[in-house]
Amino acid sequence: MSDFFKGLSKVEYEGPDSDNPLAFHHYNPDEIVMGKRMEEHLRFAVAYWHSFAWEGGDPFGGRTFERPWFDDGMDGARLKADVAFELFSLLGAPYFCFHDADVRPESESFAKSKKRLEALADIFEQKIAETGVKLLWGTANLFSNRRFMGGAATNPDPDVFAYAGATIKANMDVTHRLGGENYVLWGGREGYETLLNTNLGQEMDQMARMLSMVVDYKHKIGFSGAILIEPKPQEPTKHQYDFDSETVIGFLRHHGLDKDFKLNIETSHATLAQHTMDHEMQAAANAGMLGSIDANRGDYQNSWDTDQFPYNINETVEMMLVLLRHGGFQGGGVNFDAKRRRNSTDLNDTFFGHIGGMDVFARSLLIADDLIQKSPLEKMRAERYASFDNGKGADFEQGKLSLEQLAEIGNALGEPKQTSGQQELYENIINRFVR
Ligand code: XUL
Ligand code: CO
Repeated sequence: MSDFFKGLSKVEYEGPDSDNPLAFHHYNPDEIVMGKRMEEHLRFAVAYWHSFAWEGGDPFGGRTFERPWFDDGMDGARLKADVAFELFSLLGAPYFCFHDADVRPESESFAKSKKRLEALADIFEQKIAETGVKLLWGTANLFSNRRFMGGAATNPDPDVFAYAGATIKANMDVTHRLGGENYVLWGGREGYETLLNTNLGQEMDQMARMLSMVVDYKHKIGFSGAILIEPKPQEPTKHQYDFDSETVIGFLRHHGLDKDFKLNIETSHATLAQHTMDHEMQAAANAGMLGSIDANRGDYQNSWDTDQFPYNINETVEMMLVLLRHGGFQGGGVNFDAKRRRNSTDLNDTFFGHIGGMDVFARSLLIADDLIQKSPLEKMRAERYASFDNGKGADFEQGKLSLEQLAEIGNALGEPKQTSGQQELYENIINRFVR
């Protein structure tokens, strides 16, 4: 194990009253919530990309972070892996996740790049065995290299489609070998800028074709994890095909692929789609496709993907309410595909980001549990719909009424009585428990 974070010891739970900024105040892995350890509820994963590969650039300026592995080829990649596992262990994160491009430098040919990926997988295999840290998901970066500028699976050039397929296969193989629990597909360049040069129908068909190949291959190699699609409405392309949860669900159902996929839903992407994250999660849960979450929040005032560490307690409480109501993760987890700000240049900043993110989720889990067990919230919501449980309401719900029969009832009723939605009361209950 490397000693990059000199002087830092393992981050421990010290409780809400501790003033140690390098301790957990709410995340107590062994605490039992609804019969399960907190660690097993939240299944935190550190993302390689933003924590180790991102250099701090933005459209107006380049690298701000100094890391000894930058620009250092495969030696750098090996050092980066050492340091990454040091951080996972110091944080006590049970999982990590990565794109191929995060872990190995690209080489001059596909075959050489793949060899490099496999060499890193050898290292990971050993480190997983040594530390017990597991792989939540693996994925391919099909968006950074210029070959993918016109799309990967949706590229008008079949050679690029094939290159994308080869890249996905290599990453599925490595994910499978490492015992990865899921495989993620974020269609970074699967979208378009203008219909003037784009055959939308053709591109959507190509995407469906690639997804069904992925499913066939998953079954062929016996990968038992979920394949996760990550919706995002725009950025990098103007019109991303996987716009939001409902769009992805509809697309998958249309192509008969809904049984083989779940969703990896990201808070920042929900914001970009002008939804809330709990809406996106609920839509997926309703379809039986609530897979995993990318925890990073967006910015509510601007319209690009800021990938910030989660911080807004009310937002995460609403997320945890949806998660607990649906029985928790079935194989997914919470990954921090989040970057500290580019002027957060101290080594400790990476810790502060993760500690804060893990704490806000842990606190939200406890609050959501209390809201479900001890507040009137669930009962109030159920009562709002209670008249569908019997009489004509139940007949309607069970499909026993035709439109004519419904009209007869409606005609006889006159003006329905007004019933308050009580939003303010619901909000007050949430805030009474957010403490
Ligand atoms: C991009 C993004 C990705 C996906 C995996 O916005 O969120 O990191 O999570 O490719
Ligand atoms: Co993401």
